Amino acid sequence: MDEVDMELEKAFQSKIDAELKIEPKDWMPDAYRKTLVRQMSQHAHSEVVGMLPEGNWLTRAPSLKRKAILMAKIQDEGGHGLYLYSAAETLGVSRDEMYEQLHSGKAKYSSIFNYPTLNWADIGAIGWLVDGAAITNQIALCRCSYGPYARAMVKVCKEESFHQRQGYEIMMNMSNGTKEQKEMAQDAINRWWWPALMMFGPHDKNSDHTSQSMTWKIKRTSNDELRQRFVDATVPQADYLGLTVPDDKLAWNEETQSYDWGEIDWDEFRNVVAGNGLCNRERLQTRRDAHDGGKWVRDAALAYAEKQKKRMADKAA
Ligand code: FAQ
Repeated sequence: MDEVDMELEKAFQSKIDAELKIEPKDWMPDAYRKTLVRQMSQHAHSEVVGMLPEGNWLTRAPSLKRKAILMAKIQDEGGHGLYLYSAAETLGVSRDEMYEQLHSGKAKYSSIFNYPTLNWADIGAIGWLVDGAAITNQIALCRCSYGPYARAMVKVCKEESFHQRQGYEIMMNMSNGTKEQKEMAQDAINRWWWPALMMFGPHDKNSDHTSQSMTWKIKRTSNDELRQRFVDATVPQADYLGLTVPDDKLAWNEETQSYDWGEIDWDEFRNVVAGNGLCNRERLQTRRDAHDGGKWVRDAALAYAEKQKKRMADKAA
């Protein structure tokens, strides 16, 4: 690194230390830009792929009201993807490049969306646990040092908070319903609890990016701290529902004033992230088909824009 770059980097870090936001046209180290593009595009892909497990229940929602709520939630997730792709574009990466990385399997998206939705209570569990975990992480991201990401997160968190409540309300109805409904709710927490904890990523000691991302204030809180925060907030909610968290090591610790709990199956986590989870292939194929199926719309929009441009040029001539 030459002297000029060193000076620029020093000024950049001072700005971050002073809690000032970094904006798209500001100087930033290449590695900061790269980390943000990686995280923000993975986040955008997660929102978009995240529509698929819930989409599975749109045609089978138990009432018109539930169908309308689910439809609105899924549309919100699509919207979050769009804010995030737009925010990532401010860093000089094009949407086409990001889509290509997703469709070719090069880019990651959250492991959680590679699990199937087998019963209606899964829709409750996704809202309660998956959106709950997402908010825990994203509240911290509202203070991210990169302005466009932080601002996008503020709106996203408001919507995720509504999603979390609608999920909890489904769980409430089911756990206070018939014996079969309660069993469905328990079955859903049994299958979604551990994958929800995996959403926070590897243990801090195994996390490649946490330390640098925290120095740059992209991340404000480490993976393990966020995961613990989620467990502490969620276990009392499960108790209130009368559901059992599927962890025989779970116990309140008076000393730390938080829960002790068991160990994540990291082999399962690695396997899902490597593309070999229950639904990885199906999810990617669905995304590719949706992209290919939408080609005629993109072509028509581009042709129309071209035509308008020509009309304006002819008029000006
Ligand atoms: N799945 O060094 P770290 C939602 C990867 S949105 C897959 O700890 P980092 C809304 C990680 O990318 C949910 N991959 O990495 C919704 C990295 O790989 P790389 C998504 C994972 O970035 C609800 C490697 O492991 N939220 O749910 C996972 O510092 C309902 C090393 O890990 C976000 O994306 C995983 N679980 O921390 C939608 C939030 N964990 O790139 C529909 C933004 C880790 O080196 C329905 N992202 N990896 O090849 C983040 O906060 C961070 O990126 C972390 C990971 C915390 C996910």
